[in-house]
Amino acid sequence: MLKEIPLKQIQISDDFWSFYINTIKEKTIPYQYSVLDNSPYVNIENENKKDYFEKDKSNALENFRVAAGISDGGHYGMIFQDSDVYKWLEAVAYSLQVNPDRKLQAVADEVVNLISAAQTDDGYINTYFQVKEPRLKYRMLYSGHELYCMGHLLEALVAYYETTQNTAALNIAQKVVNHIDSVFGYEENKIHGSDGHPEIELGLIKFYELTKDEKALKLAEFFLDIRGKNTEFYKEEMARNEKDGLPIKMIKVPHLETYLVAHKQPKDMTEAVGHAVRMLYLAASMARIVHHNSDSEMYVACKAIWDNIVHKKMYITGGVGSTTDGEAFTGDYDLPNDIMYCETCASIALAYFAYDMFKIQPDTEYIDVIERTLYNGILSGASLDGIHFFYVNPLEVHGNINDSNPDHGHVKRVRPQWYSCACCPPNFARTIGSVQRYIYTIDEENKTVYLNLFAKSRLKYGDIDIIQDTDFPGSNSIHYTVSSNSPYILKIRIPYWCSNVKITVDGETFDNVKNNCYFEIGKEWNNSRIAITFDTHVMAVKANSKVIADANRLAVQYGPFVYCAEQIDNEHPLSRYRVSNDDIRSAVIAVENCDIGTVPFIKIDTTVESSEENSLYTYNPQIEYTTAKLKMLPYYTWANRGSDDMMVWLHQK
Ligand code: FUB
Ligand code: ZN
Repeated sequence: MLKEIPLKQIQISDDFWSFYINTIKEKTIPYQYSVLDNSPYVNIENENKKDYFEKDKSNALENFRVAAGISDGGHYGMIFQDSDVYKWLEAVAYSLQVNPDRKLQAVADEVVNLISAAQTDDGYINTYFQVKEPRLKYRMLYSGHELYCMGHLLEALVAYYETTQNTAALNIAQKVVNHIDSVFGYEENKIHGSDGHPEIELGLIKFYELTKDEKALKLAEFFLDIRGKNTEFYKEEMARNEKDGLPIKMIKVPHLETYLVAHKQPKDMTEAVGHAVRMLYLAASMARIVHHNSDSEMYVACKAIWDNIVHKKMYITGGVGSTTDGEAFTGDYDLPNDIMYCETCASIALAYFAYDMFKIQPDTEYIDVIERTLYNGILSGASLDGIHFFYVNPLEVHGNINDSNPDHGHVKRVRPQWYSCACCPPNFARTIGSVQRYIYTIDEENKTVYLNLFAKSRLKYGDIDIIQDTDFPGSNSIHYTVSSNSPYILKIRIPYWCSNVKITVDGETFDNVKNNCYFEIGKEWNNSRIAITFDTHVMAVKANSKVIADANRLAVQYGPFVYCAEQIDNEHPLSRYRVSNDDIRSAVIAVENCDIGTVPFIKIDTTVESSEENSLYTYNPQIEYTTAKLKMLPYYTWANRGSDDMMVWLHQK
């Protein structure tokens, strides 16, 4: 079975990811803590422009103080506000693992103590229900998020314990697991339901992996089995609350079970439906549990969901979720570029799902998707300053439309400082802050190391030592120096986007190495040298013709980076450029200094369509094309220079 290598065994020293890891440590983590602790200097955005969201402050830490009886006052914020703190704590755990910092650890220890103080003796913890609605505890699994929050808590505590050996963290987690076990299960006196928002499953599996407490694994299996068994479960809960005169508190969505991804049992699922983050946290836990129970039915379902997403429902950026209505998946090939959702959390969850699929069956297709999400749809979730965040990641914005059409209300053109529903910012921090985990994966049984991503780094694990020396993405040459006491197989991923690959292993040269697969070398490694060189070209990308939104359009990709055009760099309105395959393929890369640092721009010699500026419609037009230059930048860097129009899919000549 393939295994994730502990982060501290992978030292990253490249310019690209180190920039993010340092920014997260130096700026994002302290900033997010200050927001969670009600920094008065932060503007909180009402995503979706819905008035009923609270937006004056986060109050997330204060909610714990109130629940612990340390502060007076009520609960403030979303029903799942606690999870913002938990994701932040997880981000801290990863940061401390690679960059120990006593001051930061002391702050995080205090947060652990606060959580412990808020946890009740029976192990329950959720500040919303403790402070505001005790009557509704576990009576509204449809939207209560109690187990969702506890799932994030378990993930955070497992990570924090692994990094710091903080026993208080482990105790809280054990109490949570014991508590859930006393309330949920097949027994008659227990609740036969799962949380409307999957997440607890992942937390339980990770707790099991750390402690080998079988109870946690059984509970995860229970939640994955009970989901969708009774498709009326959530409606029955609501009816019971109504009958008992309790508030119902449900977001109004047309197909509740589908939105909650509880329309059938996970093992019977064949496609991605419903709320995208729910779907993908569920899928990630389905794949992860297969590692432990080898459930073949579950694996078949995972594969079907995977194929459906990757071949029919995923944006070129690795974004998912085509509609704001329920933040959800829609039908196959429905990939609108401007009203989509593409929530940062959904791309993150897709990367998690992909990695667990990879660990079951190590094919490059999974790393391709991880890479696609990381370099594009997830990175775009934060500004380069590390303190502004996108929730929704569009592939096209036009200012006048965005500002005037309420259907685009959820699409922001600049990253806000925070959100009333702030799930994405700390999710970004924990995911990109632990990006090293994707670079190498180990299969100890078969003595194989997978080298998945190019990044200057060093892996030291057991008796294997791999130094990867490269300036990638700034260069196309990679050198590995490998030593181990026993023979190992190395599998080096040769991505689909490179060509003319040459590999030399201790002086022996392999020309024309195939791309889009792993290059495998098994031998004794004694300070051995591997050198790889390859070519990358600017690529034009065409979508399947069933993607109506991309008909007669081309996108531009260079290496793993999807590019976009921003108005600020271009003379004519973006919608008037007409590019051809050849224009794109003969484009040049130019590294330039600009307000956002050193950015590799792509410059395309192309054409613009003549315009009839004054008339709305022109009859029998005489369309003329003139030559023009189009400048594009990596998608993840867009909206770092103010608010502007942006397009990923360009109109074709
Ligand atoms: O419901 C909790 C989180 O809030 C979801 O995962 C996000 O999509 C956002 O709705
Ligand atoms: Zn989110």
